[in-house]
Amino acid sequence: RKPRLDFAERKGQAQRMLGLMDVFLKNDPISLQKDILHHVEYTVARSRFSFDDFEAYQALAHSVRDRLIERWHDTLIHFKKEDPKRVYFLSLEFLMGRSLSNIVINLGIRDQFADALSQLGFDFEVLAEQEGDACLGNGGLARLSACQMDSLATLDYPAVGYGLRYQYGLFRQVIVDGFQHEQPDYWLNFGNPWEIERVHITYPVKFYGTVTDEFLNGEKCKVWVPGEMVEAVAYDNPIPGYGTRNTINLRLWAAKPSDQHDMESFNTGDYVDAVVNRQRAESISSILYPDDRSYQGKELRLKQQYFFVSASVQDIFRRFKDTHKKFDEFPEKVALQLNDTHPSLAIAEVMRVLLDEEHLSWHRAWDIICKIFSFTTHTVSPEGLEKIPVDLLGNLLPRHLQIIYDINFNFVEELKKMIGLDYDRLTRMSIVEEGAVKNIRMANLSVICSHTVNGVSRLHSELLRTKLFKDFYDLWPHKFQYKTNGVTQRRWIVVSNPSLCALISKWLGTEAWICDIDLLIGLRDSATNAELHQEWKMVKKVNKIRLAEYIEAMSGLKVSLDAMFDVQTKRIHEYKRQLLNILGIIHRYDCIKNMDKNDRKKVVPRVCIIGGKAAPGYEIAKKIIKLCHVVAEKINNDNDIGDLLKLVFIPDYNVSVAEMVIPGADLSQHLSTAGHEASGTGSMKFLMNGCLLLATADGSTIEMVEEIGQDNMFLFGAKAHEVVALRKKGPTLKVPLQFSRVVRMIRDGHFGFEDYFKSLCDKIEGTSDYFLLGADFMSYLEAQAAADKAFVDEERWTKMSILSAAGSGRFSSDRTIQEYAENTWDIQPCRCPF
Ligand code: NBX
Repeated sequence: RKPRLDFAERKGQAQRMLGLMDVFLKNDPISLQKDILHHVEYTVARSRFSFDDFEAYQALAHSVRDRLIERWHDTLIHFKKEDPKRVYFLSLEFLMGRSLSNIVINLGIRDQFADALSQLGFDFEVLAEQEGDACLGNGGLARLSACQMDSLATLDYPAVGYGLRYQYGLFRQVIVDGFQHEQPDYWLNFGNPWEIERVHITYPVKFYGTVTDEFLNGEKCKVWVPGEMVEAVAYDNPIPGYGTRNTINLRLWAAKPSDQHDMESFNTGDYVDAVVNRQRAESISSILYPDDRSYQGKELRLKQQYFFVSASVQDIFRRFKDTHKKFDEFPEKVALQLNDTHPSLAIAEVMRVLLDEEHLSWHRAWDIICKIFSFTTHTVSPEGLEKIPVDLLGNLLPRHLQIIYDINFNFVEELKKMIGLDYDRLTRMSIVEEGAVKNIRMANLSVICSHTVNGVSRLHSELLRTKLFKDFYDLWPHKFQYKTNGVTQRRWIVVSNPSLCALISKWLGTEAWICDIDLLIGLRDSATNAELHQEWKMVKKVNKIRLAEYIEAMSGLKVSLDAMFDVQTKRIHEYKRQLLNILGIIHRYDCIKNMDKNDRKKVVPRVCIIGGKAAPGYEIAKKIIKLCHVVAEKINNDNDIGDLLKLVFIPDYNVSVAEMVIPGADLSQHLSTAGHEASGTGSMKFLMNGCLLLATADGSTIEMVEEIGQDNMFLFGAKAHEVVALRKKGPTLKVPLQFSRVVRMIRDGHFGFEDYFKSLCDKIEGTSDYFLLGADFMSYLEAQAAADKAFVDEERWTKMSILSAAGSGRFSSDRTIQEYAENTWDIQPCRCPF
C-alpha cells in the first residue's frame, strides 16, 4: 500500500480538507437528530419514516461512534507526537458489557442525545436496553480489565489494551427445570457498532514446525521454520475517558486464514477441501473458554494464548520501531502488563523476537525482558496456577520451549549460587515441573521474568509472600507489591444508578467525585441528616421497584418491596459458598415454619436473590444451582410463609443484569472461606451503591472494614489464619445441630431429588467439609440475625448504608490504576489538548 501522508506532507491538501471538514461534529439537538436519521437511512439502511427501537439504537450507536472516533483519532495522534512510555495491558478476557450509556456519559453528551431522541419520539433508556452485552470474559478478572481500561482512559494514561475478539462470548445460561443449560453467545450476530475493523492491520502468526541452527554473518542462530500460519486482524475498540478528550484503544485480534497458509494443498489437493481447511484458522479466536479456574492442557487454548500474544508483540515492536532505532530504549517506552499468567508466553515471544529477529545477544535481550514485564496474579490456590504440558508446548511452539528452557537453565544456575544445592527448593522454583507429565509452570516463568509481582488485595499479597510464592519472596522481596482492586464508579454508579448519582452530586455540591472518588467521603458529614435519609431511601426504593419488576417479568414471582433484598451474585463455586447461603435460607424457612403467630410478626421479611454461572463441567456447582431451584420452589409455593421469605435465582447473570441488581440490593453476601478469594470486586460495586455487606474477612473485605468500620457491616466466620487449624481438627470438629438438621432435610428429600443431592451433602459433612460450612454456620446465622436487627431500625440501616457508600472511595479502579502507573509501570499521564 502507498504510505499514508502525514500532516506535514499534505500541506496543499490540508487546506482543502480543513475546508471540507472544519469542525467536529456538533452536539446541538438538530445536529444530533440529523445525524441519527442519516444513520437510519444510510448505515442501517432503513427508511427514516419507518424504523423500530432496535434500528433506532443502531443509528444512535453510530452517531455516538462518530463522535467517539474523533476523540480517539486525536488521542492516537497526540500519543504519537508525544511518544510517551506506554503500558500495554495484555489480557485474554475483557468483560465490557454494554457500551452505549457508558460512552455517552464519558463523552458528556448523554443528556443532549436523550433530548434529541425524545424529540424524535424515542426514549434513550429504552434504546440503550436494545444493546447486547459483550461477554468476552468469565468473571472478576475480566470485569476488572474492563474497569481498568475505563480508569486508564480517564486518568489520561497512554495505554493500549490487547485481547482476543472471540466470536462466541461466555455461554448464555438458561435454566430448564432448575438445571443449568449452556447456549452459545454468538454476540456479533446483530453487528457491533463499537469496533472498527482494521483490515490492513494484520500480522502473521506461526505455529508448529521445527527449529534449525544456521549461520548468519558467522554467528550461529536459530531459525524457526513454522508448519502453519494464520493471520491476526485488528479490531479496535475505542475506550473514552470521563472529563477528558483522551480515548484509548482496546485492540482485539481475530484469526483469519493466511494467504501463505498451506498453499501447497491448493496445488496438489482438492480445492474444496483446501478452502475448508483454511477456514479452520478462524477457530482460534472463535470461543472463550468458560472455565474460570481449571487448566485442561488443551491445544486450542494454548493456540489462543500464543495467537494474541504474538500479534500484540508484533504490533508493539512495529510501533516502537516507527520512531526508535536502539533497543536499549525499549524499556523507556514499553511496559508490558500480564493479566494473570494467560498472556505469559509474551515473555518467550519478546525474547525470541529480540534474539532471532533483531539479533541481540542473550545478555542484552534478557536485560530488556527484566525491565519491561510486570505480572498480576488473581489466584490464591496452588491448583489455580496454570501449567502447560511440555509436549504440547514443544509441538506447537518449538522455539519458545527452547527459550523457556534456556531461561530456566540460567535461573537455576544463578539460584544454586545463591541458595546452594537445596534440591527441594530448586525443584519447587524451577519453571519446569518434572513428573509423569512434564509441565511448564507459567506462574514461575512470570515471577522470574517480571520486575514486579502484584497481588490484588493486601491479604492476597500476604498469602503470595508466605505461601504460593514464598520461595520467590525469600529470594526477591523487592519484587512483591499489591494493588488492591477497584471498580469504576462511572459504570457502577453513574451509568447503573442515575438516581443515586444525582443524589450524591446534590449533597456533595459537585460532580467532581465522578473522577475524584475520594470526595465521596464528604457524605459522612450528612450521615444522620433526616433529609438525606429521606432522599436516600427514596433512591433505594426506585431501584428496588426496578429489580422487583424484573423478577416478576422473569419468573412471575411478585416480591414485597418492604422485604430486605438480600443478594448473592457471582460465579458459582464451592469456595464462594452459595451453599452456605442456601442452607441458611432452609434454616430460616424451618424456623418460620416452627414459629407461632406472635413470633412470626417479628420476622424480617426477605427476598433472597442468588445468581451466577457454573462452569459447564463443574458438576457440584451445577448441583448447587439445582438445589437453589428446588428450595425456591418449596418456599415460594408455601402459602403459610407468604412474603416472609422468598428465594429467586436470577438466570444468566452478566454485566447488564448486575447493573440492575446491584442498585436494588439492601444486603449483599460475600461468603468465601477466608483465604480463598484473592480480592472480590462484586462487593465494591455493592458498597458504592449503599448496600450493606455480610461477609467473611477475606480478600479486599478486610480493607473495607478499615474504611467503613466493623459496625457498619456484618462480618462472620473463621479468619484466614484460623482456617488451616480448623481443617486440621477435621473429624473432631463439632458441627452445630442446626447445620446437621438442614443437611438432613435435603438428604431426607424434603425438597425432592435426594439421590441427586447426595454427593453435595457428602461434600459438606464430616471430614470432607473442606470449605468449612459446618464450622462457620453458627457465626453465619448470628451475622444474619444482626442484619435483621439492623434492618428493622430504619434510621440505623440508612445511616449504615450512607456510610458504606461514603467509605467506598478506596475501591475505585482510579486509585488502583494510579498506583500501578506510579509504582509498577512508571508511566505519566499524557493528556490530549482541546
Ligand atoms: O479475579 C478473580 C478472583 O477470583 C477474584 O477474587 C478477584 O477479585 C478477581 C479480580 O482480581 N479471578 C478470576 O476471575 N479468574 C478468572 O476469571 C479466570 C479465568 C480463566 C482462567 C482462570 C481464571 N483460566
